[in-house]
Amino acid sequence: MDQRYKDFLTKKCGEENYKKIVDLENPKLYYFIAKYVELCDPDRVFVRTDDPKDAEYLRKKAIELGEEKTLAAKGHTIHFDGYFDQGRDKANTRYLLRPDEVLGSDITSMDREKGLAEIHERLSNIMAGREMYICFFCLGPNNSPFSIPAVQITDSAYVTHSEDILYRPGYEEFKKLKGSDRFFRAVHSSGKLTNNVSEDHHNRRVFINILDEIVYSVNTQYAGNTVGLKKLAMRLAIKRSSEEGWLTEHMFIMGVHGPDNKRVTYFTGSFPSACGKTATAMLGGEKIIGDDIAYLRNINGTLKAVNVERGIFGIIQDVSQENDPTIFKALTDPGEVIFSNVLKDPSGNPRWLSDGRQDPREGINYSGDWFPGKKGPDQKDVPFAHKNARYTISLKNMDNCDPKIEDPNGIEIGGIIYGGRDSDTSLPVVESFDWNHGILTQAATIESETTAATLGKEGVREFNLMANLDFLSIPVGRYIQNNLEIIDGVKTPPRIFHVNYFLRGQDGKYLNGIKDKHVWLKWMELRVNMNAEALKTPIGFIPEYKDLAELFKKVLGKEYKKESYDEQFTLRIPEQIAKISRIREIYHTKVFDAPHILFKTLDAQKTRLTKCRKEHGDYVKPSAFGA
Ligand code: SPV
Ligand code: MN
Repeated sequence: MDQRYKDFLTKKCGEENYKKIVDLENPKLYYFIAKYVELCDPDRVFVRTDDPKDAEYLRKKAIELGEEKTLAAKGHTIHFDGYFDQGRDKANTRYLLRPDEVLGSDITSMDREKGLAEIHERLSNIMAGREMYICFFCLGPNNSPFSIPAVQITDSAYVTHSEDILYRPGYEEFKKLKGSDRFFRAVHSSGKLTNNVSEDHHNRRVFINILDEIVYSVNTQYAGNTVGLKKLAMRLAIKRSSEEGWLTEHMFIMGVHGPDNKRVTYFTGSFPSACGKTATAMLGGEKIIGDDIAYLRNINGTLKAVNVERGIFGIIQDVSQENDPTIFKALTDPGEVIFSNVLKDPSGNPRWLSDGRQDPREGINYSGDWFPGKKGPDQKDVPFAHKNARYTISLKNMDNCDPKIEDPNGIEIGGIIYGGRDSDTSLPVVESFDWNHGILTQAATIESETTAATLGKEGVREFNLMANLDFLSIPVGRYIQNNLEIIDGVKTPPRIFHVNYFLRGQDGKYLNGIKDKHVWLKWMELRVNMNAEALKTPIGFIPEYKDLAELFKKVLGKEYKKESYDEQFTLRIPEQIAKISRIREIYHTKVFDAPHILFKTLDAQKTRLTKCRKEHGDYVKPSAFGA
């Protein structure tokens, strides 16, 4: 090792932490660490290994630094992000590209050299007076062919505490690298803090250096912007998986029990943020494996998936005893939970929007002391908790976590579900004709109304293919092609479905109850196992009334009226055709490498819809398809 590096690293780290670094015998890692210790210039460096004592040190640090505060229940803490940093910052998140690299106009990027210069300038001396944490994690289960070791450098103990809950330990995984540089790197600083708020929040930057597999995040606090191993590393994994012939998806993984609980069929599901993804994955009585990110591989002719994470960073709004008893219990029992951007009430308990209890009248939240009618620094009304307030919890704290979560060989997928927030077009559940039809007409056409999970206006309909557009680090057409090709050589490709939990009737009211998703899941389970017939429509297969009526009774103990079925499953042809036109236009004008088969498949769907419209009119009840 270079003597100069050795001297200053030993000085910053102390003997013990320095030894933890050199024991990994990885020169690339060593120089990466040395570079950022020198640049950020912290007073001290702490290195986290897989020893639980190290995690404990960081947990305590988060409290000591005031990044987290304790709550009444044992193990519960609360963290606040700055008022203006309450969601993923799409505008300031950029890929750093060489002049010859092109991703397409829908993906925000900037010149690599300029971006690196800017971020290094911003990182310069940023940790003066503070401690740097260097932490090793593993994306995916330990000892697995799916997994990727990752190192996080940060000055936020909250970030590392969150990562401890969300990711498997990785120090031993780094030893297995035997000096190779096949690991992801993340560098984060919340910048100068005043009352634990990033002073420079208006200079937030999240830069993705895909070439060197490094992500940077500066002057940021919201975990979606800071936790390098989550959506930031996901962007790196999309690129790497594209090169290696596997997939990185914005997907949950869950097991659904078949009739009489005799079998379990595994599904993955892709939904944009805040569209019911986590709520689906943790439905009571079923088995959760993951709620956010999955790696998928063809292993010996079977499509398999692993959860990249081992915890959940979930939206807390609407979680109530009534609607989500499993997670509600996990969040109210003592145990390790970080609550973020909820309200701490005077008795020291966390309170969030629509938690099924009477709204609080006072407390502390992300705006400071809160009282009804409070206005924020932007003169907007401050709700008692933020809409994008979250909880971070280990999956093993959930009663219905499937032990297969740690299976290094992954879980065989029976079905894949795509969904979005769509008030007027898509039906509650539809099965595609086949793999290509599903990928091209259901996954590649997702549009969703924007939510509080990202900064900016809510309720705007946006194109979001595979619910993954925000994270694509490869051209959109290439990504679609990868999805089409992943089943090459797969003996039984998963079935593909599309769901919509947000369809509204003419009076503007939702047509479905919040729990109806459980019925759609059970129907999909029957379809994958060839236990239910279906009606063929121009857009795919829809359920027969009798099967749903039976499932509503069994699953929810509810009578399902034929009129409800007719209204929910009426094919809205003008809206369907308008959607095809919108999507076609996007692919035509914004995506330079859209595959020909995409246009062909969309056009064929439009032709079927037009023919159906001539025969049956604009709005077609399921009976027209043989019900
Ligand atoms: C999402 O918004 O999709 C999340 C949370 O899962 S974040 O970490 O912000 O991406
Ligand atoms: Mn997500």
